[in-house]
Amino acid sequence: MAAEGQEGSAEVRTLHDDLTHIGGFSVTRVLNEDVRSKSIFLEGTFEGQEKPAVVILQKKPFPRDEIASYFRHRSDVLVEKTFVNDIYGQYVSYPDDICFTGVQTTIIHPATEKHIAKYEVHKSFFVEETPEIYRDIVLPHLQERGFSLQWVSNILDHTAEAERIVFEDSDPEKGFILLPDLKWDGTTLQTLYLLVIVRDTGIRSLRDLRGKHIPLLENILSKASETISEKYGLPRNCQIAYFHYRPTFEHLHVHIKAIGFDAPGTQVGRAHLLTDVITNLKASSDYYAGATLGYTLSEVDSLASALGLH
Ligand code: M7G
Repeated sequence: MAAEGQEGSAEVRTLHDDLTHIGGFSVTRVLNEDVRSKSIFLEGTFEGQEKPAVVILQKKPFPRDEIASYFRHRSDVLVEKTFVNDIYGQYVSYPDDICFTGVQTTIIHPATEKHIAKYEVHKSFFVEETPEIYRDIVLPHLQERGFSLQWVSNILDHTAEAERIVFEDSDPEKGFILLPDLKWDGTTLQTLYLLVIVRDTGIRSLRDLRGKHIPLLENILSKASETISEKYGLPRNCQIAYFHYRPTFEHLHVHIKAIGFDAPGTQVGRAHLLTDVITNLKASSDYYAGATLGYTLSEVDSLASALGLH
């Protein structure tokens, strides 16, 4: 059977059959870039081709086994000094050994609109949510357009994922359920990622937390971490527990992950440490009622329109 998009491929030569250099690629648009992974995602066209292509360039990681040779031929690696401050010096070097200069290049051609949309970054806005903005715009919007919480109710009343529950405290105020997050395979310790769902259905998010919830939060901190430590052998000081603000789902939950795991949603402005939240509430019972909370919103989020961000 012919592969998708390759019908009659015996006859039809594709761009990939003849490509020996990428000099004939004209960039129409930068779809996205990721400085951390040193990648850039481009839309454009190849010379002689009508249909667009997506090209992804990514600097290759340093080859660990070859790294000693980077320093072996002193004259090969030119070094330019950027600055020196006390014992700290920054330089840029330009190795000419292909071992250290490769750029991994992914070409999708012909690229459909879906491919292009998949790699396209959506513009984001930084929101400083005051208590007034929350009360007048965010809360009414979420009450009308928030995500369904059916899956949360199913977990709380044991109609779904009951066999996955790792720990349960059924106290109506301090109680919670601890279970693996949807995103975790349940076994790989390096990517350990669990979810605590509180039993109290009246707390939407971090914004609703008050001093009276400290016993609930301390209960989670001690019992959930202890259970994780016993069941998975991951000590408490190798776990991190935090809230998202804003969360996607408006029923209070805590994320707990292995410290080294770069889980989605741990970026600055989204993750709020459980221990910091307890400290803030101890200092002021109404800390989160009066705080201005900052977060980013994608332009495709309907809340962005409600807040007039465009
Ligand atoms: P969030 O901060 O509200 O949203 O976290 P986020 O997805 O933008 O981080 C909700 C968390 O619940 C996420 O980590 C999800 O992976 C997890 N989750 C979502 N659903 C629908 C389920 C589910 O059905 N079961 C379990 N176990 N976890 C879920």
